Amino acid sequence: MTKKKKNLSDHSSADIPNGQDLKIGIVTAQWNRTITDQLLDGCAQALKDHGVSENDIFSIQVPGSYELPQGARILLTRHRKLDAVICLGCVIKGETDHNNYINRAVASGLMQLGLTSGVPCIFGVLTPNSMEQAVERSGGKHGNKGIEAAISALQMADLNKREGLPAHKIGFGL
Ligand code: DLZ
Repeated sequence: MTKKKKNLSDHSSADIPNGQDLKIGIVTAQWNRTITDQLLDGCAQALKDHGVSENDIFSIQVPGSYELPQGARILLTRHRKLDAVICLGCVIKGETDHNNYINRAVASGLMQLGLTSGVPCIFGVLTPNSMEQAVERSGGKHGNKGIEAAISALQMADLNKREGLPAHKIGFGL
């Protein structure tokens, strides 16, 4: 029996936190721009659809995916009140191993930045084997991973805000 894969592109709006009070950064890599432009469009639209004001979306471009963590850091420094940063890129597997080096560096850079800054840094990087697979994931039959990155950002920003509230007491009321 095949299990239906979880795909946040097919979400129900009721399950997604409202982003009315949130400020979100987006960093987009310019390599494979036909794809990353689609990711950016889907991402920005999904944020707005869930209540984030256009004035509270701060978008910058970096040359390639390798520069995404640095771009995220620049945004976090420039806008100190960001609730999440979404990084969008597309690294297509080629004849050499460049994709592995870039993908690992970006994943670990974003994880490190998220943990040290306390601001969720969302990995919205496609890692396809071909341009065809990239197209399928940027508005094609596998949805748009830019939308999924936006939803992850809303969920993590909401969780992060709620974590700041006084903790519930656990136990026997001591
Ligand atoms: C160099 C390179 C290559 C070969 N492929 C990609 C790619 O598929 N996707 C991407 O976002 N960037 C690629 N880059 C550029 C690197 O990410 C980076 O911009 C350069 O190595 C400069 O640091």
